[in-house]
Amino acid sequence: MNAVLIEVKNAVCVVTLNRPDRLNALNADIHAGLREAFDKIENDDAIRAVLLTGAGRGFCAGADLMQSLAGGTRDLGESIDKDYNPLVRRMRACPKPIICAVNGVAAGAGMNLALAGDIIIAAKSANFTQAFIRIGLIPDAGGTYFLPRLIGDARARAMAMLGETISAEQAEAFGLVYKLFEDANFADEALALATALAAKPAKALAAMKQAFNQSASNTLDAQLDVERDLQRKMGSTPDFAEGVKAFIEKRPAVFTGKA
Ligand code: T3D
Repeated sequence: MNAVLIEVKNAVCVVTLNRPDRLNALNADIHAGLREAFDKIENDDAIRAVLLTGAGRGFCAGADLMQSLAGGTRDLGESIDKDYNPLVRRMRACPKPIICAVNGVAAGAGMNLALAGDIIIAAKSANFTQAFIRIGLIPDAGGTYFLPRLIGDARARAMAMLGETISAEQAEAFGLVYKLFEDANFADEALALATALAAKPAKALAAMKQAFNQSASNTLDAQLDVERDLQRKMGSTPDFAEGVKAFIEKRPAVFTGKA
């Protein structure tokens, strides 16, 4: 059984973490599967959006405590350097938008994997926990970076230090999740959202990601320059010409994503 399923539907690459009996805990097979998925996503022009989700009742329970973390103390920096940090960097640098569809529990690095995407949606029964403190660790996979920026420093510290579980409703109220959907419709709604995203101007989405990534550490002055430079590039794309033409002609635009 593949630990990660990769399927392209409607220009969306659906990446499914597939170890449902372990709540999709991250082991070497999942990391290898994710590397393969991102190789495809980065190199296949037919893919215009990514939907990352989990099989079964979990999204992802973080590092596999039975395999990867069993056996006592060791140099955790090694696996973070080899697997987690490259994955988070890749998700952020990916020019295609990533929707993380949290279908169930998202714990530890599993939660932080979701934060590394661009848009987080969740099923109403999903929940989120920074489980690290329960086993004597700190949030990794970008947790100490993304979490305070998304929900504020006070809430981020409390979630990390207490290790409590928050519901999908609470995550939405905190601003962590963009939208919640009923469990029964979740997979369909997630694919519909990703399909809509895949039909949008690809160059603008890629530039937008770049701008948001840079904004986290830029001054307003520097960010205004980033926006000017990227918008200058957008102004010469066929999708910009099509968008304006379609508006004037009062018809839906058809974006090709071409340069
Ligand atoms: O080098 C490095 O790798 C460092 C990186 C570290 C990153 C991290 O993510 S550290 C944090 C690791 N994750 C955790 O500590 C979470 C552990 N899991 C839990 O606390 C709970 O399972 C959950 C809160 C996620 C869900 O609870 P619940 O009650 O819904 O389910 P459950 O019954 O605990 O789990 C169901 C099964 O999945 C169960 O197996 P069983 O008893 O049916 O055979 C459980 O053992 C298994 N499972 C859940 N989480 C993990 C796991 N198996 C391996 N690793 C897991 N993380």
